[in-house]
Amino acid sequence: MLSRTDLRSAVPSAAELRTTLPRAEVDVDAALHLVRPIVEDVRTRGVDAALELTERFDGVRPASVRVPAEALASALAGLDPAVRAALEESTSRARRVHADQVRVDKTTQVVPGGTVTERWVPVSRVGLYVPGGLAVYPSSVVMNVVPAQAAGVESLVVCSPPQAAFDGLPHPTVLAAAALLGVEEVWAVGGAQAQALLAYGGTDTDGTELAPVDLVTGPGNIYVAAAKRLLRGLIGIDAEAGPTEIAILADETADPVHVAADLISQAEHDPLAASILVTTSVALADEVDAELERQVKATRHAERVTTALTGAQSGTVLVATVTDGLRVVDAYAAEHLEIQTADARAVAARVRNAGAVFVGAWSPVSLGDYCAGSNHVLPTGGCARHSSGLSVQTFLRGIHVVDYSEDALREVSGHVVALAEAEDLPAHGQAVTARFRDGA
Ligand code: HSO
Ligand code: ZN
Repeated sequence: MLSRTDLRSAVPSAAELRTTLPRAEVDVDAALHLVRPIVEDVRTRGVDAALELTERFDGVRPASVRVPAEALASALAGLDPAVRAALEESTSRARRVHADQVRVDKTTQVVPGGTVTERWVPVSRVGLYVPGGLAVYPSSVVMNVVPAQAAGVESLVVCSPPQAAFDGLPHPTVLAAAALLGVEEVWAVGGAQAQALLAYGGTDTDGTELAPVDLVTGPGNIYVAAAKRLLRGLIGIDAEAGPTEIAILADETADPVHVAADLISQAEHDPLAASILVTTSVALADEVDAELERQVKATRHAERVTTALTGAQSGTVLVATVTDGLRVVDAYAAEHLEIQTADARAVAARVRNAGAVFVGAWSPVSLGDYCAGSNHVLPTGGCARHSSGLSVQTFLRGIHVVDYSEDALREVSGHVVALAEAEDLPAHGQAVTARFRDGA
């Protein structure tokens, strides 16, 4: 089922691998011309534009953007107890992990009388986007809200597309998850228009102010990514998320049943999702292919899973050694990387590029999607080479506070003047010497 690339005789350079490995073609630039007028319309006409666009794209027009408090309460009251228990467990595990990410202000005594303090200050107001689309994502409410709350963000708005099947409200499980986490502000708006409304704010149908945010986070489709690209700068963004990806580095010790199930699990998200097997074992590759044929037939979303697995973005890469396999997965920089090899922990420790690494037979990606405690909003499209997933850090800014005494400034003034002269910026030097003009 998976196409094969044979790199057993030689592994190309990392730069070559980046272009030859299977990967979804996601052309965010191509979506910009569609998204630019949407963003502009919301900028100039606010909620009216957002609601018209919602009607056009989601086929429903909510009475207001802001979801009424009663709707949140009743969604929580109607939540299936098993889902509630699972969300609570997911939240408490994620809270434990994210609490450990909280930064502590640190003061460095540079010289006597001269200190620099790095003060960690949360972003004031953030918009957390929870997509609609082919699935419902209450787990993404947890993954966005938990780090923001742990960072101390004061004002949070969860934004999710309204659903015709639910009277123009976001999916009730999304509302219930927001309520469970103590989020009071939820907006029923999705897509590019949601990003624009979050950035510019507006006045709701009943006259209440929808205050603009400073930062948006969370996954979304290509239109959401394009809107984030346009709005970046005016607001902060976490990343331009692309379709989800799983790479599995496996040797002959891996269980083909597990490998196939995990490849299918992420293919289930999206026909554009990528499932990549990198293996030293042709026998395993054959067994995984046979397992995929068997398991795909029995899976509920067989159609989109098949499209994803047979698409150009998915495939098997054969390598001669686990070390070669590591070169391949590092070049690919998967959103999720499973290590299913002998001595998996040691192999995982050698990984340089991945959004998250899942070690050994008992740590599947879907554990991380829901209940490991790790975050599931992760860099896609190779961005794991330079970026991390969502964390407390995403919602913090480190502000340097510089505090020098007169003596400490005098002592270094010659160096400041020398560098200012070297840069032909003499006024910089004079801003220091002006303080010591009286023969000091
Ligand atoms: N695998 C997705 C997250 C998710 N899976 C949500 C299920 N629900 C991207 O990391
Ligand atoms: Zn998933």
